[in-house]
Amino acid sequence: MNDQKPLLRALSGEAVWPPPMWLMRQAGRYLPEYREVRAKAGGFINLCTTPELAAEVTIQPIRRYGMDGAILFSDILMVPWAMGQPLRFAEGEGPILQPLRDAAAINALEVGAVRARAAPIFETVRQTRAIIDAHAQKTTLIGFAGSPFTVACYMVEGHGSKDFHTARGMAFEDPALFGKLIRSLVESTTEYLLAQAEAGAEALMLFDSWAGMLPPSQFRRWVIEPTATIVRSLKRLHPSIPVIGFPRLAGPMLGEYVVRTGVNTVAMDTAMDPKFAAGAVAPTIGLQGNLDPLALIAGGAALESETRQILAAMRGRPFVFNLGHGIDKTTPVEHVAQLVRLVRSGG
Ligand code: 1CP
Repeated sequence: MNDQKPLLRALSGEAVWPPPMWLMRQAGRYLPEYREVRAKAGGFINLCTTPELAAEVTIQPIRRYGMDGAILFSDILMVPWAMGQPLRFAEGEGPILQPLRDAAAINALEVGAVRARAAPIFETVRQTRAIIDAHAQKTTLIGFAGSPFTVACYMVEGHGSKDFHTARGMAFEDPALFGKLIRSLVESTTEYLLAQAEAGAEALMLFDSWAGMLPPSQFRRWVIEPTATIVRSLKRLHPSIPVIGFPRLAGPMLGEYVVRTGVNTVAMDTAMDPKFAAGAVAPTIGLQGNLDPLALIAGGAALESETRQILAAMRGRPFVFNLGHGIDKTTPVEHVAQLVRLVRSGG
């Protein structure tokens, strides 16, 4: 049954047409039904750790649009949270963590606590998979985590940033200490993803949103190597589970990233030329992306022409239609419906 699912086939290297689709951050504030659940959950972390509610919002975009992928509703910062780093989500401000600035703070992280503390998230995976098996048999359940580098950026900085000065500074000034943090994250992220696979996730995605800030030598050390270690461990226990990597703004490093990390599919950000990506990776590697979320807000002719260009460039190769960045909370729900019709028609 599983290998009949269009998204799983594409992620595993098969050219499926029309391409399967889902959207990054497809469960979120642009959906009125999400805002309703979010309001009654009483806080974002509560929503992520209440399996019934998290499973409900994971399924909402499947119910409304019939997406091929359901991505677990959680956040990349739930791994630091499960390692014991204080985290809160301030209304309208994004995540706030107690920043890690020295060896004492980094050594105090509880790598071994992740499986127990994140248990409600694995329960969400289990419940979501049961709903999919009963009511949405063509939909693939995607588990995810942040990649060590991007998660380390937030852990050291303590909040979002345009350039993550403090974190990137630590990587240069004290690579042994930054390396210790990255190793702790490799270990906890591997456990976190393995537990999701055991609970019923059928594909796994690693978000490296800030990978593109690094010069090549640092990209190899902090993005490629840790990702490769995680993928190797996942494949050892689950050889057929497809892994999607998202090294945002990797540009010309894309090909090397794919070869050396062992991901099955690579997600393209909005700045990536799909034709460049197709030339940079082997024909058996899936590509995913990469409509600009602003074209989706615009709708109409802009949405149509951008979408058709991506479809034309990707025809005949393994491909998953998606955005190049998360959907914006101001996106009109009818524009998403327009996009689904367009992609389903094959362009
Ligand atoms: O109140 C709310 O509803 C909070 C908004 C929100 C949501 C809906 C946050 C806070 N996280 C999420 C869910 C989320 N985050 C998902 C769930 C599933 C889905 O895709 O539908 C996923 C996969 C993420 C991943 C994530 N979180 C990334 C990587 C992808 C990307 O966008 O680059 C990052 C960088 C985060 C951190 C984060 N969490 C939330 C915010 C606002 C941010 C960005 C903070 C910043 O850098 O300023």
